[in-house]
Amino acid sequence: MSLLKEIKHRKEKRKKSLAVLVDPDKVSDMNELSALTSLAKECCLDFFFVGGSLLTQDNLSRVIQQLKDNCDIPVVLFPGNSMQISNNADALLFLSLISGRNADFLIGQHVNAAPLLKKSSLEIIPTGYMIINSQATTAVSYMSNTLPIPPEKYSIASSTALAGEMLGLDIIYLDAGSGSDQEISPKMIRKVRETVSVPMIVGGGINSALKATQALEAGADIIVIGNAIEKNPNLMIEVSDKIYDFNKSLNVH
Ligand code: 1GP
Repeated sequence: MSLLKEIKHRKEKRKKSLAVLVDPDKVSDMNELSALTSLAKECCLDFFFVGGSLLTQDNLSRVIQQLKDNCDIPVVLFPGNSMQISNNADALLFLSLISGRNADFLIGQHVNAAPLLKKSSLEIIPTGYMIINSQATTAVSYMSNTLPIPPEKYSIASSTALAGEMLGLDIIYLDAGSGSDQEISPKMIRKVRETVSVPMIVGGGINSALKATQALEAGADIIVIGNAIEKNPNLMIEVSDKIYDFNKSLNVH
């Protein structure tokens, strides 16, 4: 089954998932990844996402290969730009930054990447990417040269997600920005959830099992955690346990 089909299938069953974001710039030694993958196997992690707003280390492919060598968990590229492509991954979130008005991140980078992606074996997952934050200075806002949607502007966010769905995007990703001190609020997630029916990914600033649970209960199908698991790997266990309990209560585990 393709990953997108699997994600849609899980959503239909109301089953929740966790993705751990690996920023290749923060990996200085490939051996560091073995502890992470051991923990991920123990937790039955659903996905690794790999990427960043800016990569300077030229190790994207090696990081992905190391993850693949260590475990069978699907690796999904979460690219900051069209240079972040690697055939070693399983799939790529083909992100159109629909919360912004920068044509380059709506379609320009995609034109550069499309011929390469066509030749690759990557599964391409069309994704409406929305930055929601009160700060205009997160790395992703700065690098994409776009303004985020303000956190209280529920109807702007819902209408943006709806337009993305109507344009045929298969997934909506709500991101507060990596390392954000303010995660996407449950109210915002709920408002967008009520408006669209495609699977929803939510990330940015989730740094506790409570915040993870609140995001999932509000309607996120997949939550993404990067920084907080780098600082405290045991959070992966705590959040996975919550997701396990949640999914078990649906009788679909
Ligand atoms: C950012 O959603 C991801 O794009 C993860 O963010 O690193 O804050 O968990 P964090």
